[in-house]
Amino acid sequence: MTVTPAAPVTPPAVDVSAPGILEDRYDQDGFVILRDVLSRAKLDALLAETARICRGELGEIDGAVASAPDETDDEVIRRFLCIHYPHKLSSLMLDTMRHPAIVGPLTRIIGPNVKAMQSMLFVKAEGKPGQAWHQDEMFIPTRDRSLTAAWIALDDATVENGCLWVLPGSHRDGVIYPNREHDDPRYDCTVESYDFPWTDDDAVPVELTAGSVLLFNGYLLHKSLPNTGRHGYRRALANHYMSAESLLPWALPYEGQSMAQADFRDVLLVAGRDPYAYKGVEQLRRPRIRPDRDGGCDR
Ligand SMILES: O=C(O)CCC(=O)C(=O)O
Repeated sequence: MTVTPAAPVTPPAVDVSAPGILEDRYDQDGFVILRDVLSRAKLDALLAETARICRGELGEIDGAVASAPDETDDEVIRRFLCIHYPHKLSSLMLDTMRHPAIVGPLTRIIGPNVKAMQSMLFVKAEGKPGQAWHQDEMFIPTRDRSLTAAWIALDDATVENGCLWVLPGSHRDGVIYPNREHDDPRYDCTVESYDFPWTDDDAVPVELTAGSVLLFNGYLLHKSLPNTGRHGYRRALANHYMSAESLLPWALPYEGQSMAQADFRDVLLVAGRDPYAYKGVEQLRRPRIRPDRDGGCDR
């Protein structure tokens, strides 16, 4: 008799009201799922906002081709794979970054003082590629390993349409694994993590219903596959957070500063207090598209 191994399934969501469960699961696995965080009305508003952003109605997006008035939303939206920093264009996206049902669990994982530094709006129409294995801390280096992503499904995310896959527990050693160039056409970014002690057989898909959220650690190895659905998008908003106590030596060089002092201040406090508030904040990044196959899983 041939035994077909069971397909890996998405782990259950956590009951955020139960003390300790969220923290324990996050420590153990490097991720937790929060079910049904955003209402249908909120999702519809975010999807309509996505169309307006793609049409350039909320401000310029570096690298984007301008839309023509006679183009449908669908024609415009499907040109985009990912837009970086949508929270700088849209107050709705900004509010979602500060959503209490996301920030509350983040304070339990990160600590009372939390800042955000980045957002990415993935559109990913059918046929669009995924992102190869990577660790977000490779791109956004916190000093205390507090980097945490909130990946918010705006559509149902399924294996077919290119949901995330994770390697549970791969954050625990706190190791940044080596990176190399690859030419696998399934992926947009041309760099991938490799030489880690897990295989694709250990990977777990994270299928999410629209409005649910995956919180995951910056050291967690994760990837996504192409959208192989017959039609439709796999839209998701990925926001990144860290402890406000940690400096953020991102995007060096900083004029006249050592690495030890470098601190990227294009940040937004979402909980508690910012011990570096005396430095003020700066607008260093502009909304832009993720250029196709631009090398790394660029931030
Ligand atoms: O949404 C995706 O397909 C990839 C997202 C991702 O890798 C990330 O947010 O770091």
